[in-house]
Amino acid sequence: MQQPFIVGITGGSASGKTTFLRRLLASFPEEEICLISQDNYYHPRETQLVDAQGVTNFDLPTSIDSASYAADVLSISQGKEVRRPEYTFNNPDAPVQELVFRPAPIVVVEGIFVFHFEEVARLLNLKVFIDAQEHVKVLRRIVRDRDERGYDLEDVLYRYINHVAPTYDKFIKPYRNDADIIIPNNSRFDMGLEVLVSFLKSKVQG
Ligand code: UZR
Ligand code: MG
Repeated sequence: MQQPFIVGITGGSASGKTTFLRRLLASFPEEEICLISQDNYYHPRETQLVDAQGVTNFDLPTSIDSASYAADVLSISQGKEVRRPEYTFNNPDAPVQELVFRPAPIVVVEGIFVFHFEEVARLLNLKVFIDAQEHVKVLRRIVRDRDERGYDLEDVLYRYINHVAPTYDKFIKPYRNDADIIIPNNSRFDMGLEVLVSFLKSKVQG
């Protein structure tokens, strides 16, 4: 197999990374692309840092097992299959599935810290930053956290102000300068997606 092409995709929380990725993955046959998301590398909930108000902070680089993440990205870039239990977010009772990441010509590495984790960042061939205005991300986050992660409004706003926003300023936004391409996603990303897809197709075929 040819050396896989590794695409890193980052952006602030609720910038639309997951939605963008779903569309990106759907643009390729299953065997041509594989996704390895930082979401599955959270340390166990009970070991996460708790802030002065007693609220767990999941938004620090130390919240993630970056060593395992980097090791798995490396394995997959070397053509090895990777297995990993799925992270079930705020639903500890959900049955844990084992995820299988199969090597493919295109490997997508996604998460809020993929540019910050030096040992992950250095494996990336292309760096994509998904960018959304602050108010857009706040609104998306309110809806997402209610529908998918079971937080009430007060909790969402507290975490946004105290955990999410400071992390964006410190560990995400500075790396916008390292991106090869920045795709704005305030209301749509269709053209940005199309440009990326045709570039990646040229890499797979070429
Ligand atoms: P994205 N997160 C959870 O809500 N629960 C967890 O168990 C682990 C993480 C959130 C985390 C972060 N913050 O802002 C977000 N909180 O997932 C990152 N609270 O994911 O990039 O998809 O927004
Ligand atoms: Mg996401």
